[in-house]
Amino acid sequence: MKRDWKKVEFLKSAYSRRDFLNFPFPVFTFCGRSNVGKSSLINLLVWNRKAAKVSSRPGKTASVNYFLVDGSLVLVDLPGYGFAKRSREERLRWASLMEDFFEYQKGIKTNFILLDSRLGPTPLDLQLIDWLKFLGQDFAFVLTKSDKVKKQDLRKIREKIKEEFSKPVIPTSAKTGQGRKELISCIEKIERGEKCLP
Ligand SMILES: Nc1nc2c(ncn2[C@@H]2O[C@H](COP(=O)(O)OP(=O)(O)OP(=O)(O)O)[C@@H](O)[C@H]2O)c(=O)[nH]1
Ligand SMILES: [Mg+2]
Repeated sequence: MKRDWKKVEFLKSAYSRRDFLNFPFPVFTFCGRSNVGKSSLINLLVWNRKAAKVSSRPGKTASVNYFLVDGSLVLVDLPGYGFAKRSREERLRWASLMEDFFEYQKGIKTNFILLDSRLGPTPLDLQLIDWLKFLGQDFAFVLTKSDKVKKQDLRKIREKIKEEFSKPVIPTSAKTGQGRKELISCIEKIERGEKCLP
C-alpha cells in the first residue's frame, strides 16, 4: 500500500492493560531510555512537530500512546525508562505497564529500540532486549541524535551493534531528518513480511 506518512491521528494514551487498543492494522513500537528521542522520532516520521509531546525534561511520556498513520498503520510511543529521578512507585508502575503491554498488545510487528548515537545500549536496554526475546517479540534498533556524533563514530557504533545482535540498525536525527526514509522503508518492508537489513 502506498502511504504518504503525513496524516497522523493521536488515538489514545493508555495507563493500564484495560486501556490497550486492538487494531486491524500492523503495530510498531518505539521504546528506549527517557529522553532518547522516541517522541521526536515519531514526529519526524509524520513530519509533524506536535504529534507526540517532546520535552527536554526526561520522563515526559508516561503512558502508552497510540498514533494512527494514514489510517492504516499504528505507531506506539512508549514511556521511557532509566529516569533516575522517578519515585520507586513510578518505576514499578512503568515496569508493570510495559510487561503488560508486550504481553497483551496484539498485532505488534516489531519493536524499535532507540539508542543514543553517543551511548549505544545501556544495561536497561539490554534488560529490555532479554525481556523481548523471552516473549518472542521481534526488535530492531534506531540510533537517535546522529547529528551529535561524527560520521566515523556513528559508523563504528552501528557496525558494533549490528555485529552483536544481528538486527537492523538505523541511524536517525530528528534535527536533520537523517534516516527518516530508511526507517519508513524498514517499517513497510516488515509490514509486508520482508526482511529489513539496512
Ligand atoms: N540534537 C538532537 N536532539 C534531539 C533529537 N531527538 C530528540 N532530541 C531532543 O532530546 C530531548 C528528548 O526528546 P523526546 O523526543 O521528548 O524524548 P523521549 O524519548 O520521548 O523522552 P520521554 O518521553 O521522557 O521518555 C528533546 O529536548 C529533543 O528536542 C535529535 O535527533 N537530535
Ligand atoms: Mg516521549
